[in-house]
Amino acid sequence: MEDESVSDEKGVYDSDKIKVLEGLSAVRKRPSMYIGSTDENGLHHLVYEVVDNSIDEAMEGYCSSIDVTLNQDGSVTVRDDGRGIPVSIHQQYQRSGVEIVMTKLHAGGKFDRKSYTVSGGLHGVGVSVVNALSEWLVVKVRRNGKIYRQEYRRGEVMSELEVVGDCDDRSGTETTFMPDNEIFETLEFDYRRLKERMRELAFLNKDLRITIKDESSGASQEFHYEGGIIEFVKYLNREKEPLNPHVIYINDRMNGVHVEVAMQYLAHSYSMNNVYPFANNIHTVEGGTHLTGFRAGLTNTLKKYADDNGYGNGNDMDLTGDDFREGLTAIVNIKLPEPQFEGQTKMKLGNSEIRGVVQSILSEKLMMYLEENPRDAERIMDKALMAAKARTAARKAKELTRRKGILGSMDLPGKLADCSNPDPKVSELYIVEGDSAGGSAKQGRDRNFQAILPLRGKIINVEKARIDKMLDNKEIRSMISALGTGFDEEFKPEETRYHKIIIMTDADVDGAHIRTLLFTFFYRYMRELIDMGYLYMAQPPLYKLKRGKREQYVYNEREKREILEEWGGRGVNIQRYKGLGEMNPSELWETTMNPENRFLARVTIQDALEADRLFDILMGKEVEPRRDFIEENAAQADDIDI
Ligand code: 0RA
Repeated sequence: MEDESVSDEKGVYDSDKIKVLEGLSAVRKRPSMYIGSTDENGLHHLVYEVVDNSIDEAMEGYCSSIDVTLNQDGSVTVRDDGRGIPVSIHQQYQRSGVEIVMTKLHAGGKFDRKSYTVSGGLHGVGVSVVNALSEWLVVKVRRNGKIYRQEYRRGEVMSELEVVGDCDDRSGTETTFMPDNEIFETLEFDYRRLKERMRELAFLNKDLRITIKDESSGASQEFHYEGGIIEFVKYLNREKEPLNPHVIYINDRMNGVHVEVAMQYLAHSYSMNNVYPFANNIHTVEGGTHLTGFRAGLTNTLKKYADDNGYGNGNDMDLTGDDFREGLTAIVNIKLPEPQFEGQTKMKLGNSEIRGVVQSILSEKLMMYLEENPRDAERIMDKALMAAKARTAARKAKELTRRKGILGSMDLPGKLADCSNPDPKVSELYIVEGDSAGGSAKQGRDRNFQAILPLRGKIINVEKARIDKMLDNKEIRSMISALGTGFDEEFKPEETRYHKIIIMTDADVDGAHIRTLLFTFFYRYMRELIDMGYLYMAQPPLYKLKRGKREQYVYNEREKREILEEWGGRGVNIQRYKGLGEMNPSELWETTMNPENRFLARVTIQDALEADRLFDILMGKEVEPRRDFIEENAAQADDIDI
């Protein structure tokens, strides 16, 4: 059978389907309107945007493989085996489909494709936006047994679409773009970050194969998960003991909406924040109607099952939604025709009809599952009852702690070297790993506005501990009282005593652990401080390079290479800083704390979320994945500074 869609001789239909709205100059004038920002987040959006187009092709069933390559010269190539962008001439515009897709801005990616294309939010703005924000872009399309090519500069056509060769009957699209240094603050891609997103996309789109390769470091990875989100949940729960052996899986459609849920309880986790909602492949970190539908369906069904089967009787326990979510890991993956993304970061699903759809599918299928698997159901019920008991105990413990005033801000921790300026707007709190670095920081700081809190050793793993246990931990208590925000129900982010909270850890594996722990703590318990942009990471230098009288601190491997090249290489003394403690107070001030010279990286929800996920790899008891992680990252010293 002939596939009509790749035979342009057959008709003029396909390019005509592409609807066009406005030109690209607007994109270069106000890039942030289209990609959110021009920092590294915006930069990475470029890749996501191009990949999204290939994913759309996969969601329609035409594409099975996507390859992402970070090229040596800093450009990125995304290749897919979809139908290829139409090459025929659009009647109205007298331009090829390729040129229209690449040069005209279209709202919401209305490619006239039938399925669940992403629209709204930061994704789905169209590849033309990537073209507009690239110094150059080359697109190659395989269609009709020919290879077509066109080149652009800053969104403008540089060459006509031309046939540059023949190919077999395999179609596809290949886009290579060089982000424009006139637009972006940084041009450096983070392999690890892109890799995690590709892994996520492979989980969310079962059967799709995605590869990613970094030509500079040689690192590469292939993701292909036949089990889709079932494997996603297993991946999130790896190294931990599940309550039930199998992952509960629900997959159904209603009113044109595709709902897929995978869930599994852990035996020894008390966390309630492990439900990850996705809509059209976007991780809706702010939640939305699919998440509320999931929660409502989960609570109603489990409560009904508890009532009908005599659980909770006689011990006047009132089971709440929280009790049913404790220790639950779940992926809620929905695909819908016209998503509305709302919220501060456009990562909240707004479509009101979705709540009921998810709730009713979940209720029906989950009840079926419980009835068919009474042993699993019993374990879930017992776990929820335990959670209810612990909740009561924890509340009592908290009341006690509160009465002792441990969390009150009047009670500053002894180890804190506070600053003299009482104005939070200009005050900075450095949370420093280890007493010796803490000592250097105290001596090196500007005591007017910089406060130092040294942390000894590791803070407690907040995911594995309930609130009462966590409050027993001295390091956690010092942090809470130094911040002055209170905690939990009394958490008042606006009362923070510092508008810059700076995590300063060593550039080694232990430092990465502690940073991950702290990120996780803030993410889970003080998230508003991250949202308000108050959390930062200090960036100590990795090396000091010295030749004769010249001295230079460098902060990453690339910078080191560049300076060595500039200085001609020979006779350079390279001092590597492994720990903050190796720097004397004045060096620490000069390189890491002095606002004039220092680099501070603001921690975003995305960073914290990634830390939260990395958590298990770093903290887990098992040696294997941790070693893999360290080896993998040691191979690309630019990606993570360990
Ligand atoms: C418009 C229409 C069709 C496919 C595409 C665009 C398309 C775009 C991209 C971007 C990256 N990969 C892509 N693959 C396809 C439908 C074409 C048809 O009907 O044959």
